[in-house]
Amino acid sequence: MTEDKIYAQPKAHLVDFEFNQAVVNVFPDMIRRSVPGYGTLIPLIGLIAEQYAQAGSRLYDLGCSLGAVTLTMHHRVPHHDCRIIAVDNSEAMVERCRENVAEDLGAIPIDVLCQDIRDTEIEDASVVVLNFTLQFLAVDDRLALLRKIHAGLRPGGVLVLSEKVAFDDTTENATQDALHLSFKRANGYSDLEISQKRTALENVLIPETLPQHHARLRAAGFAHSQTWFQCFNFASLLAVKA
Ligand code: GEK
Repeated sequence: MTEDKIYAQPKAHLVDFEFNQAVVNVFPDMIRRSVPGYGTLIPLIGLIAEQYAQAGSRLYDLGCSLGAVTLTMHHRVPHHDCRIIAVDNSEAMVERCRENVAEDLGAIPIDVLCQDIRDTEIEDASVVVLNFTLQFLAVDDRLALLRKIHAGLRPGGVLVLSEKVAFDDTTENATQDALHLSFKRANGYSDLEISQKRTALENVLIPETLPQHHARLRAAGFAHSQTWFQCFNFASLLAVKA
């Protein structure tokens, strides 16, 4: 695994974070060292997909990056007549994801699309996963995407939504933020790397609170949603279409 050194040296001009080739090259290392719980979450999403996948349906991995969720679903889904659709709007990510998918042995067909997920048609779906992707969309675009997902799910289908979250309670927010900081330090990131990355993500990754996410899921048509996973300020929600 190539080590993430993108922010190791001082940068004269910090530009907004982009999912470019340099990020693709270090992405597995970057996400494992930056997102607490990521390594646990991926196989658990495989179990959720196994439980909720319906025969003959589609499974979507929206903001697939290098295909971690796609591959875990590929291994877990018990119906061979399903289809997995992995979507990302970074060409560099999609190119590497296609290589990863081509090397993977599994029975279910996988389409990897280079597309903005706001333009993706969601049809006949039983599982839709947004694993740390919604946070990169403008806040005003989030409800329309969730409504489209709800409309494209079969009854009994599931949406898994994982996000970096903020907290209304200032003490809780500060505690979780400090714990995330120590997680990154413990994983070898220097204070310079942490602060430069934070600045680069400031206008790009907009976290919201868990109550905001649950309220939006309700507004999108999901009568019930629950938080099934949380590790510091990273959480995953599950919403089933009635
Ligand atoms: C994983 N799910 O490994 N349309 C399509 N893709 C987008 C959009 C958009 N509008 N905005 C951002 N992306 C993955 C991790 S990473 C999370 C997801 C992170 C893509 C973007 O190109 C990137 O690949 C991904 O969403 C977010 O489980 O890096 O923190």
